Amino acid sequence: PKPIPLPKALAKLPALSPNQARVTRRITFTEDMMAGRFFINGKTFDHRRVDFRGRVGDLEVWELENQGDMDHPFHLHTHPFQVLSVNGKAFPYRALKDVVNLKAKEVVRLLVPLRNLPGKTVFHCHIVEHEDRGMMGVLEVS
Ligand SMILES: [Cu+2]
Repeated sequence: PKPIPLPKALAKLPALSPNQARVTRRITFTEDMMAGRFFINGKTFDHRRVDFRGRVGDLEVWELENQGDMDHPFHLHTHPFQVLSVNGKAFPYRALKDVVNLKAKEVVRLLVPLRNLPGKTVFHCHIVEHEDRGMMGVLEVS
């Protein structure tokens, strides 16, 4: 097969502004190392619970705060996001991502444009031991 040439330029991404956001969510990440449990907003995962409800087409700001002592690579399914800032410092480039690492005590702000894909999806720490021990939540978009 003939190799497909690489594009000359990357696709242009629209500049999103936090001023257009309809919802701001604060999301904390904590650990209980003695119990071996990992929490998002003080809760462990429950697939019957909906943690956040969003609306198709809305732009949301997600403020992630890692209050723990370990890194937690945050992963959101279905709705790629742009990183706005890390510890108040503007992120150096515009890109659509589905994972961003949260270092210990770091605060990362995201812009999350909710796609026209209604239904439930999950967000979680991408370290599987943390995820399996509770660090996951449910987002439902309608
Ligand atoms: Cu983690």
